[in-house]
Amino acid sequence: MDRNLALNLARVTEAAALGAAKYMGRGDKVIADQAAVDGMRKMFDTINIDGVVVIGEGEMDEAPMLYIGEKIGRGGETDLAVDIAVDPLDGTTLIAKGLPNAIAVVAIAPRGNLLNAPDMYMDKIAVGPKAKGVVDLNAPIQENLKNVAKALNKNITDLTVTMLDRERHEGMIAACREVGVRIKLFQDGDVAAAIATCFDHTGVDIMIGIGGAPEGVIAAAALKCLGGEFQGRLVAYRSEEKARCIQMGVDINKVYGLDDLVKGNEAFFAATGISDGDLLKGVTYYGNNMARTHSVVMRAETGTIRFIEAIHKLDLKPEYAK
Ligand code: VTB
Ligand code: MG
Ligand code: MG
Repeated sequence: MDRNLALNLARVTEAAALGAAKYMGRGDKVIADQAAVDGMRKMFDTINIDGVVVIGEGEMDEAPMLYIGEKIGRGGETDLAVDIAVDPLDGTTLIAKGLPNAIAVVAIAPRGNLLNAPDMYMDKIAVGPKAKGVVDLNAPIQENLKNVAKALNKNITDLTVTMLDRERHEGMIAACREVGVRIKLFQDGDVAAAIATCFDHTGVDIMIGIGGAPEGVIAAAALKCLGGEFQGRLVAYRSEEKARCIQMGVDINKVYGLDDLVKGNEAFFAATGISDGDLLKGVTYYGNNMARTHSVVMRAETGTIRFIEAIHKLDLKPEYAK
């Protein structure tokens, strides 16, 4: 895939972030999400790809834009056939309340290479490169924690595990406390949390817990680029969800590894901060109608990670991109 696609993907997440950031703290997650979707969708139209959304805002009848199966890009004969996974605003509640860690994300890979994950829950485990190969979603949590501590040459009490603050995690939290690890709970946004495990300065060593399956595929694309490890298993709480898995051809019992979630080594990932986060600063506004964004773009093939700080002159931008 053309390596310059990376910069275009940053444009796409920047547009989503600039759209949503205006609504920080307004208490309205729907309007913020809509603005992110609009910005992202329109910026996609400027890119020469033959894309299809495999992870999106929902089924065609429930999402007018970026729905699953939607064709994106110019779609010319010479254009690259790709799968697209998006979450224009991961952390809608975060932005509505002005809380940290809301991001806009996109992942792409050659056609057929991203898992078509149903919109349901996924049990996940993510670690950075130094702990690659020592975790197993089928193993007891405490065993994984001990193995990660060992791989990082840390005392178990110095290990930091992060997970969504949800009642369904009570058992996991108790297991973590029993072995004495430090726990960092977060409200929303487990894509950003999974990525944080790959950067030392975040202080986060491992992410565990049950979050959205679509977010799992997107996080896997990032962790593939970063050399980390990600495993996920779908969780069906309702019988319809089991039926949906069968219909979509995904295995409810299988632990999906990085290569199952994102096939091959040609994936790209991009994210832009909307509110301030561990990895990316959020959108900031200056005088004279200017804004600044912080993004990261990654390419699996070469493992290049680029941080892009951009200054946007909002007066000069098309309406959708500001
Ligand atoms: C996570 C997280 C999202 O949903 O996937 C989570 O990354 C799923 O769990 O940001 P809940 O249904 O308990 O929220 C979000 O928090 C929101 O999409
Ligand atoms: Mg979303
Ligand atoms: Mg989300």
